[in-house]
Amino acid sequence: KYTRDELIAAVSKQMPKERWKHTQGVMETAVWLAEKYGADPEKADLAAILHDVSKYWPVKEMEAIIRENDHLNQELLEYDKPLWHSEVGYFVAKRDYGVEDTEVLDAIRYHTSGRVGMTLLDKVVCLADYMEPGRDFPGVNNIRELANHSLEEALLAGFESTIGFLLSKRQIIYPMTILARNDLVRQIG
Ligand code: DGI
Ligand code: FE
Ligand code: FE
Ligand code: FE
Repeated sequence: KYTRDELIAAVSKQMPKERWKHTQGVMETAVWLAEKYGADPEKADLAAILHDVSKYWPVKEMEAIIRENDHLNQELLEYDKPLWHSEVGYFVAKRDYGVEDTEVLDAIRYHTSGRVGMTLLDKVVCLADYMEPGRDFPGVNNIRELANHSLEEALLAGFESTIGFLLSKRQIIYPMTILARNDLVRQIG
């Protein structure tokens, strides 16, 4: 079992300095959002620490982990590689870091794609990933502003920015991201 400090030491070693800075921003923002919107701040902190743990693992290694574990989502292998690290992060959080909390594991697993029926914690971690202080992309300040009023409105703007970006580059869009976006539109009503 890892203490929080040991976990931070182990995870931060697996990524370049600037990616660890991003993770620290996600931790701080996820805790803030959790307190604001009524999610569990400790779970938000733990999910944030681990969310990008495998972001810099070799692609071949991520591919092998997904292939060798049939309870992982095999469909991801047919879509963009940037989607793989969240599924692999879910797996290693459980296997290597002893995380057992399903809510925390799911927040890691769905932090990139989103999903239909996102939990409060899923939304908090996914939105924190979009709007942490180190992020800089067109529209990020609008997302930060929306986050002061509505978790769903802000996250919807995040997904729409990703989808728009992928469209503009003629990239393949993972269908679950579209479904997650549609689900938020329905929730906002
Ligand atoms: O790991 P981070 O860089 O912190 O952020 P992330 O886990 O949200 O990864 C986002 C990247 O994934 C971004 O460069 C876009 C890319 N991506 C590729 N295809 C898809 C996708 N993201 C989503 N949500 N859906 C896709 O189909
Ligand atoms: Fe990520
Ligand atoms: Fe991230
Ligand atoms: Fe405002």
